[in-house]
Amino acid sequence: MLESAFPKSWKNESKPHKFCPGCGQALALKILGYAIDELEIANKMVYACDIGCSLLTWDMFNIDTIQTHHGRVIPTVSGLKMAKPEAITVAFLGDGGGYAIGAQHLVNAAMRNDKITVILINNANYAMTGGQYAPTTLIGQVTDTTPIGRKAEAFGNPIHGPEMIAQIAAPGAYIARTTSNNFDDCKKKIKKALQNQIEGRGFSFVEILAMCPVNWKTNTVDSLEFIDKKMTEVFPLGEIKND
Ligand SMILES: Cc1ncc(C[n+]2csc(CCOP(=O)(O)OP(=O)(O)O)c2C)c(N)n1
Ligand code: SF4
Repeated sequence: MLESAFPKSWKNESKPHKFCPGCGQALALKILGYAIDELEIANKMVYACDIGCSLLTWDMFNIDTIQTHHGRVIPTVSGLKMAKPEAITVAFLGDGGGYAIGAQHLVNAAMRNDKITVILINNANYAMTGGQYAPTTLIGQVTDTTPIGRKAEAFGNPIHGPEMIAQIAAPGAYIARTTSNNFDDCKKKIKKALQNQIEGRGFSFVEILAMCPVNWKTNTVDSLEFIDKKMTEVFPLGEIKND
């Protein structure tokens, strides 16, 4: 029986992960590992990652892991849960995977009230492919494909994923937004999402604002500030659905 989501060698120490230095996804995943351990569910967990920087986690945890095509991690996990309802499942993906190429899967999993947990990283860009604009890119934000800043006239407005999904989700669904800048809040919301699945209440979805210093071309202080001052103004943190 597994006692921890973390490999024994780095349970209490830092592992040299595969993300860029300062990446917010690495923080989010370490927090997920702590949440799994605190809930003592490592032996029941199946973790699944998408394409995008999330694929760098295909061997991160000491638990059964699946890696899928871009945007397809949610239906993969939904299918797994149907075949193996006793498993506790997490689909981990980026904002391109969840709100662009795989948006239909997010919508349909929520409408079916699949009893799975989706954790989506909002870093306001397509990171792995070099920093193109994503559905979450802020108005005015410069990316490789919006060199003069995103304009609503050309690309519409940033998607508010949790708010959109909350409108269609069934009673019992848990939907929240947090940031990996805030360890305690992030862990609390991930644990609530997992608990929702454990109790069989319904679909659970947590969007995590996470820094991407390499594509944002920001230093540590500016990366933290971009989230805490600019992103949270557009994407307010909180529990969007918890009934
Ligand atoms: C079907 C398909 N189309 C396009 C790609 C190229 N691709 C790989 S990663 C990626 C963007 C990933 O962005 P996101 O999902 O936001 O994750 P991030 O890298 O930001 O964590 C794209 C377009 C692909 N791998 N598969
Ligand atoms: S490109 Fe951005 S999101 Fe991807 S690993 Fe590097 S810092 Fe993290």
